[in-house]
Amino acid sequence: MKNYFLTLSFLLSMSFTMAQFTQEPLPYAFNALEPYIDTETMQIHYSKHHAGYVAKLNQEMKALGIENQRDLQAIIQNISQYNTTLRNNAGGHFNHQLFWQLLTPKKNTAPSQTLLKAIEKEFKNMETFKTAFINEGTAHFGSGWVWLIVDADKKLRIVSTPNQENPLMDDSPAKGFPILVLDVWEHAYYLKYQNKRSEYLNAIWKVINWEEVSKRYLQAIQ
Ligand code: MN3
Repeated sequence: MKNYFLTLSFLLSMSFTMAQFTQEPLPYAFNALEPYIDTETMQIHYSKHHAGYVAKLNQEMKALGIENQRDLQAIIQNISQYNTTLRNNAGGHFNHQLFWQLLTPKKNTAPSQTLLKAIEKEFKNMETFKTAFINEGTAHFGSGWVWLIVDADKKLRIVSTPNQENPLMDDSPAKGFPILVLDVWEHAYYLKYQNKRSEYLNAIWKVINWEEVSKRYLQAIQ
């Protein structure tokens, strides 16, 4: 009987300490974005870098005794209440999860008419928008991310953020709802493109999932 209760309490404690955040499966194969993003980069990026953020996020949440919190976006939106370890790893998980969803091996996805009109209003045309976006990512100093966000006035803006910061964070200087993001950390491109970040950005541009970006734009302007 005593053993039964010991086992029961052990199982209960297991269920309360189980890692709460997990990586969603990559929505395509590691080699699906070739030749623009090489297989080895995808493997290391997803299975080592992104997985590392998830493991450290879970570890830090447990250390802080908040492992029962399951809403990652809510944590991000209140990030100023947490420490740097939690900020870096919550951001790392959130940003990568979004980044994978916004890429696709599908050919010729295009922005919806609604999004295209908004892009033309803010940046003249698709080509000048692309140049501005890639320039922002190329000029960003050090590690970080380049974003297309919808700001509080429902206007499109191109911004970049350092490290694992993002525009949903309550203390972000570049606040807004992200509809597109590209990773400009060296680990995202170094194996194939070495120091040529703009070459990488021009290549990854070809595998952006514009259907997904368009959906997020609709969500943002509602
Ligand atoms: Mn990365």
